[in-house]
Amino acid sequence: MTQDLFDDEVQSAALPLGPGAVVLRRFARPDEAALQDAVRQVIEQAPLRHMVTPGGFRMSVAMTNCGDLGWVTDLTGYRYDPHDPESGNPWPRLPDVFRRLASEAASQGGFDGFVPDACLINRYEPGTRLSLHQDRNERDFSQPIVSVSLGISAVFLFGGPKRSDKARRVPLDHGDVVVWGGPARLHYHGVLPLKEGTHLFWDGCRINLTFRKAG
Ligand SMILES: O=C(O)CCC(=O)C(=O)O
Repeated sequence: MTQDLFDDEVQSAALPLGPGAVVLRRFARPDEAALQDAVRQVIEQAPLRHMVTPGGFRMSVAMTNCGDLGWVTDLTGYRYDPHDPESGNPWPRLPDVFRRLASEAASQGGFDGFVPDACLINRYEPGTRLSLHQDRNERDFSQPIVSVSLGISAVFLFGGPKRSDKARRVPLDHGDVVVWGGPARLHYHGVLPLKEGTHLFWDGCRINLTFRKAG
């Protein structure tokens, strides 16, 4: 066996983060080209934008959505909306490759039957970060979250049910997928400021796809 093959085997393994949470190393790699096409098509219809928090702060991460519902924030609060507030149009439909990947990853993580209706697309540029938060705008916390990393690497923070719980630092590379649900569904998580990097598919940025069953 060559060292490359050995590395592939090691890195495609699942890394448990605790009960209900796992990193599936390289899980999305076989779909990387289809994912890139699909992300580009969504962004053409619903461009990335910097949303504003209820406190009036502009988010450093640029975001858009696809699916029946899209996560938005503005001065009135956080919510899911069936329409893109910038255009008034419904969000672009969830590409088939997104739906399939999210369902397969959820099953691999121990959550069979996951059918997402929302995908938040986050674009990180060097220096941007996402502070520790819980995902709690969804109706049904029995459904997991599936989070796909593409492009340059990042450090994901995965904490516990309280903001003050110590967060584990988890390096995430292109194609890694994190699944969390069940006892971990409301765990705090975030992303450290992105370091400079290059990537064949995504140049100097990181794209994250977060799939949820929101409605
Ligand atoms: O970019 C990531 O890895 C995490 C994204 C996230 O936490 C979110 O969209 O709520």
